[in-house]
Amino acid sequence: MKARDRLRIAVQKSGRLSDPAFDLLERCGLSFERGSDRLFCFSESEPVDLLLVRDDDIPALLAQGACDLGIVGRNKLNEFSSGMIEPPRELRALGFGACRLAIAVPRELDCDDVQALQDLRIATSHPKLLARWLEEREVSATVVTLSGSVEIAPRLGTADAVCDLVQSGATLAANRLREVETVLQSTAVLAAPAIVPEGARGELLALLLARLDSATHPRAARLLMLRSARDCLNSILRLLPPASRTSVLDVVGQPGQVMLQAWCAGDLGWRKLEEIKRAGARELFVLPVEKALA
Ligand code: PRT
Ligand code: ZN
Repeated sequence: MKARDRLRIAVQKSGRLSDPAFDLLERCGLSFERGSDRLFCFSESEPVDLLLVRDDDIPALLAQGACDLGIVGRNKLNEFSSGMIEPPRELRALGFGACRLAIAVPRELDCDDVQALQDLRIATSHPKLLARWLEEREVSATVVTLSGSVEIAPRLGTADAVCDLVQSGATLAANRLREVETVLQSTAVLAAPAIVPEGARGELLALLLARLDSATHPRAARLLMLRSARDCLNSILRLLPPASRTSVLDVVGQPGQVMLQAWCAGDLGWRKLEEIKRAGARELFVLPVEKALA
């Protein structure tokens, strides 16, 4: 296989998104050896390579087509993409790295609505997102671009307010800042170039997305197994979550009994299981689906 037939995925080298990104790829059946000073990791099981970079570089690598996929915060992706004609696409939200890009002001500052931000200097490392948000609300404030340590800008006197990532709110509290507006709800996302690859790489990409979907919804699909009298079967089937994929098997030597196996994507909580049991089911098992080729 030629080198560029291999799929290339950009992942944060070290930081908040690195471990969850590696875990996710592992759950998709890709294993990599992680070296501390390496830029590339090669998968031996599949024709997939990882590029380990700073999160800030991932959107540009996608836009240039140097990588086929990237795992990055929506905040970084949207900041990069703002104003682009063909920006990289967000394919999936990944369920980790949740945070919000929020505007915060010093606690003592009187600021109860958006218009109160008028004429303030707001420090941020997401200047394009902030500028667009202010413009949409017709607020004219000065955007002060900083690459880090945004939260100390008001104390240093270089800004009146901040627009920074917030998770627990502890950093804002420690800096005596009060959150007043949310600019963006962010999460780690899987992103890809605007142009979809063709051929082997395109096929691999589709395969990986399918695996990712089953890996990121482990609870959505479970296997229900039970035994019941054949006469109870219809009542039990009516209780299964809609669109369950069901097989009914004969029990050898017991013509009045059946085994039921159902792939269910809905509620299988204790209450539901009690109902199914009352309808005549015995030996009920709910098993997680680790991998599925439907
Ligand atoms: O070295 P490299 O450039 O790759 O890493 P980085 O330092 O730029 O990024 P990193 O690892 O800090 O964050 C990567 C991504 O994680 C971000 O782009 C977000 O998408 C996501 N994320 C999730 C966060 C947070 N939560 C978060 N809390 N990124 C940063 N923070 C910081 C925030 O900037 C503030 O300083 O944590 C502080 C706030 O946290 P709380 O809990 O005190 O509110
Ligand atoms: Zn960064």
